[in-house]
Amino acid sequence: MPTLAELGWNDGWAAAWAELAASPELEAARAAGPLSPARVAVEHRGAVEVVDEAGAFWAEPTGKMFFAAGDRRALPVVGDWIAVGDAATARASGSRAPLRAILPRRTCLVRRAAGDREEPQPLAANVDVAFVVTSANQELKPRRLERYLTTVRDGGATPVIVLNKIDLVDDPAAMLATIAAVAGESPVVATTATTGGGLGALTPFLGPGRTAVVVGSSGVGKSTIVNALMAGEVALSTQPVSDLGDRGRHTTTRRELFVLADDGGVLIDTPGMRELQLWGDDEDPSASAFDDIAELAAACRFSDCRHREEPDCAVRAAVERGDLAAERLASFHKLAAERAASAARRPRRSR
Ligand SMILES: Nc1nc2c(ncn2[C@@H]2O[C@H](COP(=O)(O)OP(=O)(O)OP(=O)(O)O)[C@@H](O)[C@H]2O)c(=O)[nH]1
Ligand SMILES: [Mg+2]
Ligand SMILES: [Zn+2]
Repeated sequence: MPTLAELGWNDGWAAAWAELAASPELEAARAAGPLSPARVAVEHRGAVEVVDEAGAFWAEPTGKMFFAAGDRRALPVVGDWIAVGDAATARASGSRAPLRAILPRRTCLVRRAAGDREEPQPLAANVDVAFVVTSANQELKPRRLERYLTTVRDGGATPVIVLNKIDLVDDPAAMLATIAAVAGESPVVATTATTGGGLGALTPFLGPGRTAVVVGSSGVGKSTIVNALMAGEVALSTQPVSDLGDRGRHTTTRRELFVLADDGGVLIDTPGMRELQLWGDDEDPSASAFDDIAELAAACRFSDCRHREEPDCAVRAAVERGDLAAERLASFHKLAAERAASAARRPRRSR
């Protein structure tokens, strides 16, 4: 069984826990039985699988929590630290422990839920790093990559771009150059997950107390990467992975948290996303995935320049000089508008 520390618990969480556990809101819950912390490993409809030092068990948000939930962010998501009542009974009997509270999230990746409704969908909580995986045998879509980078940075995590399946192309150099053009400061790593090749470059982003989530389209190799990192194959990066088990071969249908051996940190695997629409809480149009534009913008005449019709705009000047791709500025405008529209359509209460 992993220790709480191996699950990502640290002094910061302990302090948050102390505060929460003593809060008046949880007075009735405390009276009903001992509260303890656990981390959400898998989400199901209406319930979650959680883990603590004594192992896995089920927990269920109380009716009060469902009732009070303004949107899905108020309900538990994979990676959350939660306070549960009477874990011992749930563990022993297989029943669901009452989930009393969610510790304030340090980071949370959120997208706009697929479909017509204006609704946020949290993807993972309390992640330090997101591995944004693309596949070398598929057409590279820089605009899509920008969406991922924006979502990750908006959520407070650090993106690392992974170009996987480089064994399937003769030379990934052109693709890596295209990626570098949108990556900004974000690291870019090229991998062949099936043999473990290049995966060693991901280990600096993992490690004790850290949590990483793997995101990207279906079939790009997210689960293969998770499996390889779990199998400890990283050190043997030139050796083929002999047994991936079953998980790497199937389309992932749920978000799931894994603990790496030897205090190697925590990894969250996710199902492939077909579309990633931005959830714009932040109406600031300076979408955070655009370091290059932010840097140029420092020289715009107006500090709130939107780089459209404003005079003395350093960003448009850079496009005219050919120093910044016109598509990149167009993408910046599009994502900023999408965020603003998402925010404007929402009732004020949920902003
Ligand atoms: N040639 C090659 N195949 C790979 C590589 N990585 C993964 N694959 C294969 O690609 C297929 C899809 O891999 P998965 O890891 O299941 O992809 P995924 O991103 O988890 O897909 P979803 O769960 O549907 O989102 C599998 O058949 C893998 O064996 C790679 O580096 N090279
Ligand atoms: Mg998968
Ligand atoms: Zn400007």
